[in-house]
Amino acid sequence: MAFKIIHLNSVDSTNTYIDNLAKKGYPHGTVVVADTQTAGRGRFRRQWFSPPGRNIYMSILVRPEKTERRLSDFSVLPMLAGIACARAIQSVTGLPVCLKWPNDILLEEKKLGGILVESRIEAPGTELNAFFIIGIGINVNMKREDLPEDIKDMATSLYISTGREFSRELLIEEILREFFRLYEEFIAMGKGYIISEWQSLSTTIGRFVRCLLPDGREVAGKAIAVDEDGHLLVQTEGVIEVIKAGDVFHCSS
Ligand code: BT5
Repeated sequence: MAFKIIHLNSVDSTNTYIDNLAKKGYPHGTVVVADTQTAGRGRFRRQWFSPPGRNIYMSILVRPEKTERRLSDFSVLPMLAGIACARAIQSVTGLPVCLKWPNDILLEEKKLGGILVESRIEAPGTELNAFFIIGIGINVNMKREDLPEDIKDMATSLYISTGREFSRELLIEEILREFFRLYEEFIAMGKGYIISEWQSLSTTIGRFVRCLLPDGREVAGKAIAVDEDGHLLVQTEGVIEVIKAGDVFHCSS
């Protein structure tokens, strides 16, 4: 799969930048990589700490063909991106990274990276016009002293964990290769493989978890699986709760 990378020194958010390119008609496979972000964001408009020269901040534009798959299948894109990142980081560094529901990349139980997928869907009549933005942030060569106080204990970088610096270019190349290979498999075979592969790379499944839902509700129980839409199934006393969004905290192994 051919992709085209646009490199920027500084940008507010690579997701916002590529959204504007997509609205101008840029094609599937457009990638934006920035050296720093002044308004990098996570889910629920949280801030993504994006210092210059050290980490990866990138966005990938995915524009499905009209007939390729049902739109609801694309709910696995955050998982697909997570698998691509985990595989790429493992192959470049040899480190045992894993995935946490819904969108975290973890190393030694700390947050090494995060994924923010945004969708733009217009469906006038039967004509489907949709695109997806896959935002990826990975902490590569950032030092512990670079981290702001509020995330010092929960975040890490490849450098913090190993004391070694890694090539961001190589990692980006490998992530993109894995991402588009998986994307083609997903288009050809559907989302089942993505879900089972995500579960095998995830440390969430089988753990006791505490979930904070966007409406403020809290659910605690054992994470038993993700369903075919990528939702987390949590066994609580008596019922299985279907968690569609929110934050998950791992309680024990
Ligand atoms: C995420 O959100 O984890 C998704 C992050 C996606 C960032 C990429 S960078 C390229 C693209 N362009 C963007 O503007 N965004 C994407 P969430 O699960 O909501 O986690 C956000 C929380 O992670 C924050 O509230 C902090 O607690 C923490 N955090 C912020 N910056 C961090 C960092 N650099 N490393 C680890 N944790 C961080």
